[in-house]
Amino acid sequence: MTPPKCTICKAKKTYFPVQVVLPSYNLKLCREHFLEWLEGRVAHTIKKYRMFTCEDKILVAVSGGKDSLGLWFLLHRLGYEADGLYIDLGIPEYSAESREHAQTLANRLGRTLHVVDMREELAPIGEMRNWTRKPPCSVCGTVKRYYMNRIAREKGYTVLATGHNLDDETAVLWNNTLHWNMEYLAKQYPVLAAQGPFLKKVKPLCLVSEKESALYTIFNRISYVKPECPYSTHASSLENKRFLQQLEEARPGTKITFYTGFLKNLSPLLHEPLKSTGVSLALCKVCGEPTTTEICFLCQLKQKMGKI
Ligand code: Q46
Ligand code: ZN
Ligand code: ZN
Repeated sequence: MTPPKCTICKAKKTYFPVQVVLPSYNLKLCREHFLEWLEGRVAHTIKKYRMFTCEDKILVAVSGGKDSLGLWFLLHRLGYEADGLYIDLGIPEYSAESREHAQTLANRLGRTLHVVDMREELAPIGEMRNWTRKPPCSVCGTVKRYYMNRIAREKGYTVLATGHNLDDETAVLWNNTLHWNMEYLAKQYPVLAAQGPFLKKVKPLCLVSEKESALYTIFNRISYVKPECPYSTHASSLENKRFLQQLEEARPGTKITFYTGFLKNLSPLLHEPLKSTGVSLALCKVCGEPTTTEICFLCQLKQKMGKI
């Protein structure tokens, strides 16, 4: 049997073996054309949602995983000025390995990697449960948002980019729809505009599936942390992802249709009316960062731990 030909090479009468089959788009692509296709797709997403231009200074939040490292590499390939920020959560083995992968890519790209070490700032994420009743992932999310925004602003970056992919976005969308959480649905968008002390936040991989993102990273020989974060097993988003993946396998294209349909049809209707329902923000009396309380969560933790 003749092996399948790349949808693009075939048209050009050249031949490379097919390495990627994308049933959602009815495409079979060789390595070279997959990389070209994916980069073109992300470049289009960046322009379509007006995420940033070549004038911007971009800070990519890197976790050491395939998505964020792949994104950093891709933005560099597209000619954008992008540095990385790694927040070391102090998780035994996992954090050291993730940090090493982030540093390896920074060296390869010749770009700066900013590092915030939670063991120096506060405490390892696993120890914070002694000081707060919030679960580790909730503390982690708050800590990451705080430092991402603060470091980006202090270092003069204009945009914050994260590696959220299509699977992440559809899992959140599914969850928010199941619970009809209108406020969260109104905020779910590939771009969050800058607002006061908050920098603009963008998700350039929002139309790239987890599988596509992994292949991009592997094909570009970018090393990344393979094991999941030890706390991630408790995340309900994993259940949603598994469920959506089953639907995707039965009906290819389900995820992209669900997400782009939302962006096109529902998001514009929700965005304007609910835009103003956000809680009012003040600046933390201790550190000056935006907060909804008099003293921000991080400073409250620092006070409890006797760090300030
Ligand atoms: S890193 Fe942090 Fe995730 Fe680990 S502790 Fe939870 S939120 S699972 S993206
Ligand atoms: Zn090809
Ligand atoms: Zn504070």
